[in-house]
Amino acid sequence: APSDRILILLKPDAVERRLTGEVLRRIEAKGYEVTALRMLTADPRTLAEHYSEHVSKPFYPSIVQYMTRGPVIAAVVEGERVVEGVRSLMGTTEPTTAAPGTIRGDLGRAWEGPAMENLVHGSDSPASAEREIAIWFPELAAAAS
Ligand code: YYY
Ligand code: MG
Repeated sequence: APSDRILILLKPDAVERRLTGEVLRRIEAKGYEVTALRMLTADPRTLAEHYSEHVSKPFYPSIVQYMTRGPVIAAVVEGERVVEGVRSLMGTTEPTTAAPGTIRGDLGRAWEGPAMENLVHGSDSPASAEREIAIWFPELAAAAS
């Protein structure tokens, strides 16, 4: 069977804090394969697509400001049950309460600015992963069936 895929984003705080290698290292050390990688500055239209479930929420403007303030690294990562595995490596959303041993729990900082900064995005289901891969890597979108 083709292996599962997830879309991850190393957010601007990860780039600024020189943690992109450490985050990818943890993902690779677990045994997953990085199969596509791209650094870019996100534009608001792309973010609105990516965060379509959050665009109408009160915190959405702070997400846009955070996510566009510097470059991000988008990656496709593959492996057996990689969505569950990477979500587990990432930890829960808010770094303050994310468990030790996780990326957000070990490396994330308490919430000081206008946005919650949590270093990394990972798709929350295989369906979300395919939707998000089509946004960030249109050339890798699964063929419509
Ligand atoms: O999937 P995950 O990143 O763990 O969290 P989501 O609930 O999908 O929220 C996406 C993104 O939005 C989160 O990484 C930070 C931000 N956010 C926020 O700023 N404030 C909240 N109360 C909830 C989420
Ligand atoms: Mg999410």
